[in-house]
Amino acid sequence: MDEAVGTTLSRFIADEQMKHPGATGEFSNLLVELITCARLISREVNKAGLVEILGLTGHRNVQGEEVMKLDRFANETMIRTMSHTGYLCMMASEENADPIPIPAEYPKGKYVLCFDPLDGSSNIDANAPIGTIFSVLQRRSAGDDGDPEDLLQPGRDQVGAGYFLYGSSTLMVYTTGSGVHIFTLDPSVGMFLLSRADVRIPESGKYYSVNEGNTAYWEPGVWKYVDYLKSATGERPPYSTRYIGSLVADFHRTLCYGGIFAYPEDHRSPGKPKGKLRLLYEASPLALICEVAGGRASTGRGRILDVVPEEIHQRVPLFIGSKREVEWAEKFIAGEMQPPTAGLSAPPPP
Ligand code: AHM
Ligand code: MG
Repeated sequence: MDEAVGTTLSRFIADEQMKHPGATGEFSNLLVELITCARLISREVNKAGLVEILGLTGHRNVQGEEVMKLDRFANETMIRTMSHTGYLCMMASEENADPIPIPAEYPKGKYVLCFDPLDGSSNIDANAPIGTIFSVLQRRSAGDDGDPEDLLQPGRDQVGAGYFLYGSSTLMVYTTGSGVHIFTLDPSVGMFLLSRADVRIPESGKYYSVNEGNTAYWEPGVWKYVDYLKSATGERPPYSTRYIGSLVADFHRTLCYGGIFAYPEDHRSPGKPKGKLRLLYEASPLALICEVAGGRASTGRGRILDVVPEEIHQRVPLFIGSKREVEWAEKFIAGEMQPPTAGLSAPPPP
């Protein structure tokens, strides 16, 4: 076992910071504040299942306080905690239509934060894994208060990105561009401990993860690609499918085991195909993690990290995971790769 395993997250962050002599420590402190948020959200996620058993769902808990919906709780926790750190000048959340300024009374900092406070929230009632995704960028505008334009930077300019996964245990996965590291929350001491440093995604895997209920909305290259994965070739058996419908959880499995997660474009609106997942706080941070871990993240036609956002809730198609499977997806979409003709299912009607 790696002797660093079990190192606390704060010690690991401090050691990493020492490797960068010019670092001010502000980014490390920002991570510590994000960890505080995650511990609070994780506690509420763990309690959520009990609320029903204990009969507390009538909008009031045992202390007579309102029981807040988890996604609202997560969003408010992030905004409240991160607003007064002094490290940020602007935020964007999946739950807020507009950019979130830092209130005038709080000090401002040089970073901007984009986040999805509770990704996969449609899975909450089924106790399936959900998560918080974050992306950190440096302010570009001159003034202290930041500008909404500061949020609209391509993913390649992220200074750090990560996610917390509230599953059978609570994990934190993050990168600052040199290595992807996984920490697990030890609930008995309330601390995140290193479980894997410098994670590498396998070059290829045996799982594909996509909502196949949407097949009829895909462009031909995508359904040909998925059919290809499902077919047995001389070199490999068919791929297996895994799909939770919770991006953080589906991505985390893909990071660990390899293969691909995809949310392709919906081609029902001719000339305006759109993905479902959001660039700033879903696709970009996971793309940075995936690339640093040795994988690939693509819109199907280009690198996710090179997409220049035009608005904060912009959606993109996403193909992310092992290099081999993502490259195949790009080739199928470009028409450079075709499935073998025998044994494949018929295309869906136009
Ligand atoms: P949301 O932001 O409305 O929660 O949607 C994001 C989620 C992702 O977590 C997941 O990958 C995807 O939506 C699943 O979508 P679908 O149910 O269409 O398969
Ligand atoms: Mg989401």
